[in-house]
Amino acid sequence: MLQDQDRIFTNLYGMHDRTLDGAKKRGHWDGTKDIIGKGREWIVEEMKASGLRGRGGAGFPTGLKWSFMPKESDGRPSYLVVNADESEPGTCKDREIMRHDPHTLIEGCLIASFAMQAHACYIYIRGEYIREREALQAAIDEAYDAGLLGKNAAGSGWDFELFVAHGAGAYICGEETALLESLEGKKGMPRMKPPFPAGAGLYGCPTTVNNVESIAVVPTILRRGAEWFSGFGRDNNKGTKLFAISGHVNNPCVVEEAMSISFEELIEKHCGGIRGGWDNLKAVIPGGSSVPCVRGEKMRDAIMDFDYLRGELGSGLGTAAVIVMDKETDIIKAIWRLAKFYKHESCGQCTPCREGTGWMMRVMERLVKGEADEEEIDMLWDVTKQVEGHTICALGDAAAWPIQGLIRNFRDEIEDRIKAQKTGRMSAVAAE
Ligand code: L3W
Ligand code: SF4
Repeated sequence: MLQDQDRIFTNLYGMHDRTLDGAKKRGHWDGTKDIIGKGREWIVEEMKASGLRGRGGAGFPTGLKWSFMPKESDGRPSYLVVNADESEPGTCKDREIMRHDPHTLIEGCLIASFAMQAHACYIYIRGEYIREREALQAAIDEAYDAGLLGKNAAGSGWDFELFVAHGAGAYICGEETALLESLEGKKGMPRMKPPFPAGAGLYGCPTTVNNVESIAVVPTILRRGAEWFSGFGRDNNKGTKLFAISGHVNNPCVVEEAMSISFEELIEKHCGGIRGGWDNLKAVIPGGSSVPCVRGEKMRDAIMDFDYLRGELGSGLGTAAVIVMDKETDIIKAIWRLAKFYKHESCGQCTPCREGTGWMMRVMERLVKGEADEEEIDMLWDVTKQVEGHTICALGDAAAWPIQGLIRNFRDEIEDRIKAQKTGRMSAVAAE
């Protein structure tokens, strides 16, 4: 269990002083120069040893990703880009970091950039995050004034510039290559991978794209040691983690906990339990809207980490946005709403996603109303399989998986609704 002294984001727990003075009192910016003085190789090796897996949804090992950056410059500059385009429905953890702990992120940007030989870093922030953007920019200004950024940043000998770029409200710009296109001033459309950004990223130069939380935990990991961080969680699922818990719990919140905490403990300790009690739990989406939902009875003993949620439950930790639904929820309608979201956010450049998201949304609408024939359930499943894995970026998968989760877990409910509609036992449910 995570003790208070092990929390990285202590500002989430009532100490809302986000100024440089406040950050320093909490230990941030302490010995930054010494950390940098240990050299690139040491930093990358510590990050690998910490076991940190990317916090943006995919869980790719952070230290390994950094090691893909060129060791020797071939004349092209290297860049760090921080993905702060937090748009996954249910996800609001990076927002808390930028609101309450911006200096933790800024210090992480400096250290990570140094480790990857980047003299410049761009934080690409979701357009709707206006207050967070202001908080971040104010903290960056403070850091420049204090000599922590700019020439010889923090006395480290490394020259480092940090910029904030604003998104304009497109979910797809959270996909790393669409984000790079957008940063370059173009329409945010994903690129084919490979090449991965480490080979050809921003302006065709070596680039690492990391999530806000992944970068914000770096200084604490390096200060307290890889061994400390990897002391939390199970093998391959290490560290502390922010969970954003929303929906039908008594107290929705964003909390930092040890990875691999049980779902029951997470909810009881921080959220005051499920609304109406555990018997009233119907379904949970444990990792943001892109991962399949899980039936409530399977979730109670679930371990909240990448491997358990994917391996045992066929879902995923994703961004650790935990969406809880009680028995009052119309689960078919909830998943239809997500289908509508993905259709709206598809950039339209590849056919299976552009056409498939529309088909899936329309069939889902018929299921919500109970107007479909039963064989349309299998047809819908087939459409999700035609989309999954056949697109340029993960948005296609993200649109398919919630529907697959619905059919796998709640087929009985879909069939009951169709039968009820056919026998006149149900009045039409309006999809609105
Ligand atoms: C070099 C290789 N680099 C992989 C890098 C790659 C990327 C990272 C992960 O999608 C997921 C998506 C959403 N050489 C590499 C390599 N990389 N192989 O590693 O890559 P990948 O392709 O596994 O995933 P992705 O395209 O980054 C992210 C899911 O996250 N998601 C949430 C998304 C939304 C947010 C948000 O709002 N903040 O994050 C939730 O589940 O569906 O599957 O950097 O370049 N051989
Ligand atoms: Fe665009 Fe969808 Fe293709 Fe991604 S999968 S590139 S969002 S059309």
